[in-house]
Amino acid sequence: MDAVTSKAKPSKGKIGNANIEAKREAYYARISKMDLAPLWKVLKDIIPAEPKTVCAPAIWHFKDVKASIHEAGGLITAEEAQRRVLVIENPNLRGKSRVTQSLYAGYQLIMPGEVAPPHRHSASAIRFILDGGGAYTQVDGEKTIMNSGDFVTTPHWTMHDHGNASKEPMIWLDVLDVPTVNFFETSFYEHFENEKQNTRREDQDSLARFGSGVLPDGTDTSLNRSPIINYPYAKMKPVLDRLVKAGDVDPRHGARVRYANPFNGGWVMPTMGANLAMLPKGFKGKEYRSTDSAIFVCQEGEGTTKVAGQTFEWGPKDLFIIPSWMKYSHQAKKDSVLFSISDRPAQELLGIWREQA
Ligand code: 1HN
Repeated sequence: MDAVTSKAKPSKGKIGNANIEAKREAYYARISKMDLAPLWKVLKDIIPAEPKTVCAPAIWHFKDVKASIHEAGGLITAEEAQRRVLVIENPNLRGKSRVTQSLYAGYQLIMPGEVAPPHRHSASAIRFILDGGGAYTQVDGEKTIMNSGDFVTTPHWTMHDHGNASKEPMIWLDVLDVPTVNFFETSFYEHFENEKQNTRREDQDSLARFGSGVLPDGTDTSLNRSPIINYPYAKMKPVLDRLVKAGDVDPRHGARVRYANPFNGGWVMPTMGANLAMLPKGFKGKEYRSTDSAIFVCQEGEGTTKVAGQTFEWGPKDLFIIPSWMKYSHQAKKDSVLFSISDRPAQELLGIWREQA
């Protein structure tokens, strides 16, 4: 037993012992029975010198998937499905219900007259509205009507339901921190029998109260997420236009804003952070990379993004993934608006987020 460890004399940092490989293998087999394993066999894999993503860069063109999303409307009701969603699965992570290692994404369809009943869960959600308009989401009693390009938040453990009182089907992108919550094995879920919550506050109430530069007396500003549940595109786009007009265009990201928590200027949620950027026509972005794998959606315009030797051509509502630490650059053929979301806030809170300009 101790032939390997105690008697052998190290030479140049190595054990000079005949048949050492065979002895090691026998030793690994013995310790394996005690659920033990040698670190030295895996050290390089578990501590790579720089991020090695398992996630693939990938693009989904909206024109290719839209008909299949609508088809689900004839196969299952929102009521039966609870949420009628096609999960967007990273090609390298099939079957794992995720688009990056930490984030879930899906296309949700809600038909005219349908209701998706109230529930709440530990996972936080955001919606980015892709197609159609006029359906609502209700979050803890505040109802908000959603239109193309709106950014809607459903923070962890808030009760939420959706309904479509409009005359057209609506499709939006859901992004949730489900893989993160499940990584920690901390998921709770509650379903409510009532078809709808009681509405206590009307459209844009939280934006008016908390996003106007004033705060109502008695506001608890220690909340670790934004109190605003809808950041309407109609209010965000003019901010981007102002930045472009003033020349505040970052060479990598374009004229970009962060969806902010008005209490502290931070991200909207601790686990997910989102941006909206205008790339002026002719924009040729400098190469960039960061450790957060990101989901991008083109809200309007047309352009390309180069990543890992590939060129993604995107137009309105196309969605693409840039994995951790892969270099990428954006080019715009028209004035273009890109939405993006990633787990950057969680990485920042852990002190492990990095970027390379
Ligand atoms: C969820 O609650 C919604 O409320 C959508 O619309 C997608 C995916 C996984 C877990 C919960 C929604 C979801 C989800």
